[in-house]
Amino acid sequence: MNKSTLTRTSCLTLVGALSLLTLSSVAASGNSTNGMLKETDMVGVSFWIATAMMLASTVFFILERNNVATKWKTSMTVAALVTGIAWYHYTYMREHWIATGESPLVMRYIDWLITVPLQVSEFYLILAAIGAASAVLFWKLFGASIVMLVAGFLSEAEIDAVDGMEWPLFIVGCLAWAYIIYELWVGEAKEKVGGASEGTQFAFKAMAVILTIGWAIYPLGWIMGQDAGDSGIDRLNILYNIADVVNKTAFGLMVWYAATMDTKASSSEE
Ligand SMILES: *C/C=C(C)/C=C/C=C(C)/C=C/C1=C(C)CCCC1(C)C
Repeated sequence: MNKSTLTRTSCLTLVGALSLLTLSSVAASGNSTNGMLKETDMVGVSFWIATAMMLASTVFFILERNNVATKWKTSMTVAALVTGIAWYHYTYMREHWIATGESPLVMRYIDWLITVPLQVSEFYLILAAIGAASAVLFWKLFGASIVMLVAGFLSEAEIDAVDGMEWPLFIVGCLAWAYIIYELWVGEAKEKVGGASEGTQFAFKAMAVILTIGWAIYPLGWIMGQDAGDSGIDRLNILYNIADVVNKTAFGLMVWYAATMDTKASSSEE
């Protein structure tokens, strides 16, 4: 077996294993009579669509990893990890929703706590590929994203100690996010990518746009969720689900597109 056959075989095995895992969780939900998706449950539908999109994206990024230049492979791996981890949590989140009709709050924040830092590390990897990586920038973005998520979690979890603090905590979260936007558009990172290849510049720009516009869907979902009662919960979950698909799948696709662009450009130079 040569190297590429081997990679292909291991990819297929991995994809097969992932599919089997999905099958078993589908079977589990079918076991309970009241655990089925109702045709009027649009929030439930959005949970199912997001789950499928995460799995499909993961498979796609793993397979496409073989078609890009070496320096882009780690970025593709991280993109696949982000959607793969989200897929894993979504299989539980949709069950939680269908069984209880409540927001899968803890599961969602666990997912974000892992996937958001992974996405932030993509910036580091892209800059590392052009030899301009800055650990300081990584820690700034990492720190700010943790502050954003912890403040967001406390604002949504109904904990006595922070009762009545929902809006102040939300504003703290927004400030941390604003700081991330500032670092990406005005800070040192921007100058560093200036001289990089077209692919790298595209990736950086696209990722910065996603963290600015794509991420805005989350605070919007939070605000719409303030409406007490079922419709608030519905809107919050639909918007968070759409946001996750945009910010994880589209984010990965941008990395893939840039990697493909860069790989073509460098192979035509040779
Ligand atoms: C894959 C998951 C991602 C990219 C999650 C991103 C989450 C956010 C950008 C959340 C933002 C929030 C604020 C800006 C204010 C406080 C409330 C949050 C946590 C929803």
